[in-house]
Amino acid sequence: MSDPVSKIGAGVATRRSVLRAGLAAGVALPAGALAARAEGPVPDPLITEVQDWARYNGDGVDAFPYGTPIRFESDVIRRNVPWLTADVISSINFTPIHALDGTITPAGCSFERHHSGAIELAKPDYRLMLNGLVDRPLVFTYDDLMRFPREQRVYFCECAANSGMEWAGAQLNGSQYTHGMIHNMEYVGVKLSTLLEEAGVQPEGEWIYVEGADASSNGRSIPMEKAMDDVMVAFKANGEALRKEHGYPVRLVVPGWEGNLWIKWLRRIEVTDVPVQAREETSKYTDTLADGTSRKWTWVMDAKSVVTAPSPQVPITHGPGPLVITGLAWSGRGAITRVDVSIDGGRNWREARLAAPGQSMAMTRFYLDFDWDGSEMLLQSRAIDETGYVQPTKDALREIRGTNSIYHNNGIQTWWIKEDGSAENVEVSS
Ligand SMILES: Nc1nc2c(c(=O)[nH]1)N[C@H]1C(S)=C(S)[C@@H](COP(=O)(O)O)O[C@H]1N2
Ligand SMILES: [Mo]
Repeated sequence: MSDPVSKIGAGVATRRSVLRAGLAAGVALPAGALAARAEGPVPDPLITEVQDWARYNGDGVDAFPYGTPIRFESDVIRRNVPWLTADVISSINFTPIHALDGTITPAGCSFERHHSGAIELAKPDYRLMLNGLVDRPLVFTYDDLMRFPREQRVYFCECAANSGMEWAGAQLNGSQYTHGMIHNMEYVGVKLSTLLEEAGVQPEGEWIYVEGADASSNGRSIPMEKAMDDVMVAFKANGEALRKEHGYPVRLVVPGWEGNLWIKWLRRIEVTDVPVQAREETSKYTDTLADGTSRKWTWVMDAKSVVTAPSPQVPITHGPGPLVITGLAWSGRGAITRVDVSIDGGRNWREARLAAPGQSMAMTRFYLDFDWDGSEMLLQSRAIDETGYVQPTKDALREIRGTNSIYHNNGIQTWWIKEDGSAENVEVSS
């Protein structure tokens, strides 16, 4: 293969030679320079010369019986923030939302949160017990679950601590870290109501207590009304078996509600009259308010959005001209109906384009096809859901919740996009 630089020649650096150098190095041109391309053929070896991938055969069909992403995508991975938690057994990592597009999160890079590590539980060893205030206590094997009518739904799962490090001020530089405790998958499973009806819930049964088979068990109480509504006992995600770290072989899916309730390696469901936490312990997942008091039972994830690109991990590399601004929006109260984008820190807003109509309690992708003039921007997005709820500013949230909270931070995120295209996590007052 020829050396692209030698083709340009060592002559005077004309406008065209600079452009050719840009092209040869794979650098995109500013919009105004596009016309220069028409002046004459540019000797780009990637077009003019036969490349190795066209000269030799590729891998045979048996090379990778289960495929993984090509090596050039090796930085699209979950990442941990080591100082956040004491060890990786009771820890969390973050989905690389900055590098994804569309809405479905690939399982292999979907964030994981566990309190006592990801366990290995085989299908033949799997049992789900349903007891408490029921007419017929039942134990299901995995095969038993396969015989109930199934449903298929896409839902986001967001840890209540997502963006929790940002309460006191802008802290982590990248949407992966500020907003990556979330994934959005297509689940297949059995409706929990189907199993509860099989067991026969007694009239006093107002709550369920759910726990996992891991050492932490992550026991949580959920009101019967939600349990009977849309909660799923899921065994497939994105078409395939759940990954070990997401609860193989069976997890609970609690649409729109905080990730903590989505019990993995689901082992037992007890129908109770009062929430079990009320008898045993106070819930860890409470929100501290500005006046020092706490709020509890805040399960629903309010509408939220973030610009995933450009963002600190995805700087603009192409200079002024056409720029695709994109991001994600979601709401635990229903479908996203609108997303607005601001480039001036929330003073003016323009409506973004939803890639597809919002689906209830699932992620929505938005785009703003923008002509960037190269000046700095304070880039924000604001989600609106079908209830009319508008994503609040961080200042508005702090007025009610103070700065000592960890959970449920759905405030508007700001990226400061600089003239050189780099981006930084900042806050603007509102
Ligand atoms: N059995 C069990 N279920 C669990 C947990 C756990 O530690 N053990 N962690 C919970 C928390 S806090 C969250 S945010 C979600 C995360 O789900 P994921 O690992 O699929 O991202 O699982 C929940 N379910
Ligand atoms: Mo969580």
